[in-house]
Amino acid sequence: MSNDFTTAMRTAAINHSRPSTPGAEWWRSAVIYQIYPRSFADASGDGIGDLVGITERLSALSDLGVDAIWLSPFFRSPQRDAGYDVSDYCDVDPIFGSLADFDALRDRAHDLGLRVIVDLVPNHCSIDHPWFQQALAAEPGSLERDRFMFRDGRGENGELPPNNWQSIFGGNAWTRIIETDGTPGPWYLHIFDTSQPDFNWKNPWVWEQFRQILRFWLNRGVDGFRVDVAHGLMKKEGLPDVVEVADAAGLADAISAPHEVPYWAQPEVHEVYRDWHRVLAEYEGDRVLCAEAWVEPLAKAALWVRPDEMHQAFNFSYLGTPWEAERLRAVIDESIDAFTAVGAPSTWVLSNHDVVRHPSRYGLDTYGAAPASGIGPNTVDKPDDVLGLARGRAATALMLSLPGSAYLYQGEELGLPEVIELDDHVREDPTFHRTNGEVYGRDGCRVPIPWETASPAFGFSSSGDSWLPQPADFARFARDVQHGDPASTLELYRAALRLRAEHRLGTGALVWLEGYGNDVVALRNGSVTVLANVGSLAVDLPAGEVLLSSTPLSGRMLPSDTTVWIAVD
Ligand code: TEU
Repeated sequence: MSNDFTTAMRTAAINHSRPSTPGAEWWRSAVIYQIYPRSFADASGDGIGDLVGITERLSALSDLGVDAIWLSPFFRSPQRDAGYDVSDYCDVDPIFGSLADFDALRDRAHDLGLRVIVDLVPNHCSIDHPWFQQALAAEPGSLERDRFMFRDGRGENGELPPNNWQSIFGGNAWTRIIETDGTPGPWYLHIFDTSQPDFNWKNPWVWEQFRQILRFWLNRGVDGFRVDVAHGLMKKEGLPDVVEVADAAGLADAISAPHEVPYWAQPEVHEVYRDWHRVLAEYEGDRVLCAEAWVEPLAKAALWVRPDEMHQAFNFSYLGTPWEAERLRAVIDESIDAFTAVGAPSTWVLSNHDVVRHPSRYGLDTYGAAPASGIGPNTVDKPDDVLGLARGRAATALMLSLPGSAYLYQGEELGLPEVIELDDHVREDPTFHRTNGEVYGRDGCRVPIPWETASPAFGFSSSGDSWLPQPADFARFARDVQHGDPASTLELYRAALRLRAEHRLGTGALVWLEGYGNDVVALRNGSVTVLANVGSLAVDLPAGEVLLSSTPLSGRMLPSDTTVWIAVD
């Protein structure tokens, strides 16, 4: 089937919003590409990416072969957490453009056959949001204050925070306010930065606001939402102390901590998603909710995608799995079992805007360092870039062969590594500042991506500006030098996505294969045999046409750190 024809079919499907067919929804097998708007393409020349820039570059993504885009927040925001601190959920921040620019982006995406998912941030807003400003101006005990988590402090004069909760970004999770008459008042909860006050989801008013926000974007034609911190909205009654506080770098610790964390995964949160499920069901077409719920084990994360809740949940267990055959087989089995048990597809993900880019993670000696804590100039364990890229490409080729839906993060199709050499003064992640530089945080995976090797800012911005400086060696990762080079990472991704669609791997079923040794992850998905050699020794390749190989092959051997796809006779 020609590309043009496929595109035309997809566009027709989107424009006519066919009614959903249970079990055949597009998102069950989709490859969804995350755009981080600040760092994708800057049309205005101010050094920060924008919506017009995205629209101008969108054809590169349909050319890549993805099914949908997810846009990280572009809403009004003072940008203290790169847009995850929203001050108006129903408007575009001027640094990114306007609502008209969003409409143009959506139309262009749909014309190209790409669905559009936007980011929804319901756990907290910005302190600049009028709702929080109204709460500050209102009396203690007022309706306005009840929209957030205000509590009196402990100690004789309320000078101690209400409990021992720590911010995920480091430091205390509470900030004390000064009342309008100048006296110290209660404290408000912020699981993230001081600038991100948590909503009180026990208040029905908050539920109604978010229904309206969902409808605003659904009416504007979005195909779904990625839901930020989907495990955090409800807090345990009484806000009890955390028994053992995760350290400041403890994103991974907090997920896997054996104790119960009173601000994550409270059972009441599921009622919120049942409510949203009903809102989405008011609309034609297959609209999707994807949970960013850092919850383990996977059987627990699957609770977010029961049939009357969300549709997808990020598979962070997969993202956190080291390059070890036994662990990979185990997490793949666990994922398929957990999600199948609730009738949902598994998802797969290796990179996003919160974690060290996966080629760099796989190049570390001590893989397993919290992937969100970042790598910087003083990090002792620095990645081996060559080894990391080989493993990164092999890991992607394995991931894209699996049934279910896969998420890609912008720049991974170029094989971009984490940027390590960033000066302290250019770093913007609140994690870095709240831990006094102890945790580097996430700036290294957010550097604007290279498009053209010989253009200013490698084509990111016509003015040559870039909000985080791009390293000189981004020149060799630029899209234009990779395009058409069969050995490039870009062409590997394009080929994998084309073959994945042709062989319908996303809707397939996995069968494990024996006989390739312990270090080879060996599976069959429909008409394709997939072998990922995770060990250090080359192994014999079986007969059959090699459809894809993550490194060039010589003879009938499968080198280490390589994944191949072979046609089943
Ligand atoms: O991330 C949530 C987040 O930071 C998780 O990694 C969290 O630390 C985990 O639940 C710990 O168990 C989202 C966004 O992706 C991120 O960019 C934002 O900074 C954050 O929310 C706050 O909105």
